[in-house]
Amino acid sequence: LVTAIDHVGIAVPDLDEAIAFQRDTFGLEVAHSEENEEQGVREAMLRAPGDTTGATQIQLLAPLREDSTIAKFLDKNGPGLQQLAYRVTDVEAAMAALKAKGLRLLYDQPRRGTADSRINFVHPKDAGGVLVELVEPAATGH
Ligand code: V0V
Repeated sequence: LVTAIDHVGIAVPDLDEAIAFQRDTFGLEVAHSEENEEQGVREAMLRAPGDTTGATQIQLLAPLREDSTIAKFLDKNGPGLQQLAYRVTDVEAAMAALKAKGLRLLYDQPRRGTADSRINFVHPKDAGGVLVELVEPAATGH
């Protein structure tokens, strides 16, 4: 089902501060950043310098609004790991396979994720306490 670990997401109160921390402390660089209005996030994807292998990225997620999922997460837990994202080639097929196993998906239809990927989430209570995201990258041609 899963072809790669796409990214690990960290909830942060301030995106620019978090980018600077990751750069100055660990040497990670920004590969991509955007705002996702529907998800209520400002986000940045980080990677090791020069990495072109498509290795797992770190996603920094800052809230765009007070009522967003990231704002709620920060209020409840403070900054920290928020999600684990698995890459799949066909998000609808992955959703069907997981539903058949009795797992709850958060959305009936995939939504728009980073860089026009198509995404959905498994409820953390059905995945060992981890918010699991399914990501079908845009390049796969849907
Ligand atoms: C909540 N819980 C979590 C969790 N969030 N457990 C692990 N990881 C998390 N991130 C637990 C929480 O501790 C509660 O357990 C229970 O689930 C219900 O939590 P809640 O505080 O009432 O929260 P809800 O139900 O309001 O929201 C939780 C869900 C929400 C997962 C439904 O965060 C959501 O819709 N997430 C999906 C969207 C998202 O995360 N968007 C931002 C990233 P107890 O206390 O009852 O035991 S956007 C993104 O990733 C993009 C664009 C991308 O990658 O492309």
